[in-house]
Amino acid sequence: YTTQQEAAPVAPKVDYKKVAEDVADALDDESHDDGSFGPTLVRLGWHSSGTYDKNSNDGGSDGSGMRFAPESKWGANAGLHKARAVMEKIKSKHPEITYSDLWILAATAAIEEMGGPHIPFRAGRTDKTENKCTPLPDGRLPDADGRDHKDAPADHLRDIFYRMGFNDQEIVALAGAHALGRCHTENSGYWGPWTNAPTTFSNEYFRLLLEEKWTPKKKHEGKAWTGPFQYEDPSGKLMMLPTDIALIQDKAMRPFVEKYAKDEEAFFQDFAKAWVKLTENGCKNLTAEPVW
Ligand code: DDH
Repeated sequence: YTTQQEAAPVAPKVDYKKVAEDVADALDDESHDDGSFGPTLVRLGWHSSGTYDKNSNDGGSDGSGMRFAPESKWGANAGLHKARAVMEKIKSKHPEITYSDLWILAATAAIEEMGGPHIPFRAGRTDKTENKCTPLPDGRLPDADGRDHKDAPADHLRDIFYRMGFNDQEIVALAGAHALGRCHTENSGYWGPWTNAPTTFSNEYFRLLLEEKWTPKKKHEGKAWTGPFQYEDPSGKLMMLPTDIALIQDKAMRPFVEKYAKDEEAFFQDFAKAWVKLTENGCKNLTAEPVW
């Protein structure tokens, strides 16, 4: 007769729930920006993923190549060493999680902690060693001035995001992450937050895009503005990048801004879907089911 072997319960190697909790506990820091590392961690997760190219099928969050030069030194990644330093603290508590999973889980957990949707997270990303990392070409992340399409920055967004397999609706949904955080002159040259509540994930970015009067920034703290071309609201406290304003100038994208400004629930749902796609692009061996 045959003995039926009971499947031995496999002890989970990584306690993803605990990792996410530790990330949530590490967000508050009065000395950083608006009091939270959340927005900067979200940007780390996005920039780690946004290198994906569906044609060459390289880039993306698998590998976390931004730990090394040249990716860590790209202009677009300026300032993200601060987010990576926060991640080191979590990694030392949970050495068994890969950096590439950690960065995405941290960004995903931060979104929820800041009031956004719970977005399911699947694990399985692997870390490349420095000499196994084929350096990606710079220029895969978007440029806020629209770069080669300065007259129609929306077309620059299409170049970048179609390459990752996204459509216009997904471009707009993802841009809603600019409800969070701010621009730093020392990182990007731009200045200011997009919204009045930069540590809260909401549809405020879309509402402000439509409701405020956005004009080219001329002054900063009483002096002439010498930074790159950007927009400001009448109070001078809020900002938009040329690629943000592109979303309301472009005929195909604007309807989605209008939709998300009216319907935060629709924004949360569409953002969640696009975020999963963004952060899983190019990943090969993810768990079948979410682990968080
Ligand atoms: Fe962004 N972003 N982003 N962004 N981004 C900046 C900051 C943050 C662009 C440019 C900038 C997305 C799309 C775009 C976040 C999330 C996301 C800054 C300022 C620039 C510049 C950096 C600095 O000075 O410190 C451009 C251009 C695009 C685009 O064309 C589509 C997307 C898709 C996301 C996302 O998360 C899905 C977040 C969060 C920040 C705030 C970071 C911080 O430290 O605060």
